Amino acid sequence: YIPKDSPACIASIIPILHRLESNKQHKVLVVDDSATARRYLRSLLERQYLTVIEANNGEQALDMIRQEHDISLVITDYAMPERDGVSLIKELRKTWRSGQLAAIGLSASDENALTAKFLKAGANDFLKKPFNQEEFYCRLHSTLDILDSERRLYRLANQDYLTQSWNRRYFFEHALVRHHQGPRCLALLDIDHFKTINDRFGHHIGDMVLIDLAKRLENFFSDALVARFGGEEFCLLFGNSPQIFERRLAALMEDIAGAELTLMGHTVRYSVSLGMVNDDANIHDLIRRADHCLYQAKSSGRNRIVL
Ligand code: GH3
Ligand code: MG
Ligand code: MG
Ligand code: MG
Repeated sequence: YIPKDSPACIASIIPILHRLESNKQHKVLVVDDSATARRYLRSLLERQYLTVIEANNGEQALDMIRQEHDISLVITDYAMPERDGVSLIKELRKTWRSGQLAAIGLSASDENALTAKFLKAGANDFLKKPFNQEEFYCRLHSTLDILDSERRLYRLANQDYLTQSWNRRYFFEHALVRHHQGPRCLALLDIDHFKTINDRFGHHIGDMVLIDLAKRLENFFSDALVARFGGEEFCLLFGNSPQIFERRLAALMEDIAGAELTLMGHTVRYSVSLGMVNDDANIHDLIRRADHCLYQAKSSGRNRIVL
């Protein structure tokens, strides 16, 4: 017996409070051909602060998953017209890993080995209907806990901590996956005299300049692959329209050079230099040559693009 206000009791509810708090960020898609079943699941999930949307068969569910982008979990019935739950999960696993989009199967069917069928298709878990409410919540929470950890791990492995930009590792993984797609544009960007900014204003303000740069890159190049390569150097990979790419790079440079940042009472200005290449060479060759262009941009006066 643990008294209600004892530290042990309080400690035991902290993980639950934490779970409920992060549930607010999750959207769950309930897939069932029975409106009654959907309504029941919705009420269970909404009590846990989850956002709920509904589909009445596997085919409709796939359309919604492809359109909405922000679904965390799919809870699906087995027997449904058009596409059953196992086939739905098999199909969505072609695009999303279980750490990106979780799936739980539910069924009242007595079909032999249905649990195995769901798990083999890629479900994170399975429950037989009618289920015990507490068991449902336990399985739901453990699935969401694992999803949260996987997403956190993914961010830790692929994002730069300071600027939230993608890191080098993410860049190469994605740049190499998209190889053999013909010519591409690549640019290397480096802040001019960044050491002087650190020396004059302190490292902390240097960090804020990097964050400012990452935000501007995101504003101008949300459709490109942008990564912090290290220090004050970023790499941008763009589709094949060198004219558009160069125009956007020029606009970014102008935006940066025209900005007057007020950082902790200091007025800070900075500029960047860029090296840009465009052809169908492999990614390592593009980078090597862009680096050479960047070197020329630096040695010919900075705050410019060299092609
Ligand atoms: P250039 O115009 O030739 O590029 O000169 P620069 O001073 O920008 O280049 P240099 O390579 O000499 O200096 C880069 C500096 O960037 C040195 C390093 O301390 C600083 N730096 C690297 N990473 C960080 C960071 O995360 N935060 C801060 N504040 N400074 C960093
Ligand atoms: Mg059904
Ligand atoms: Mg520099
Ligand atoms: Mg540098």
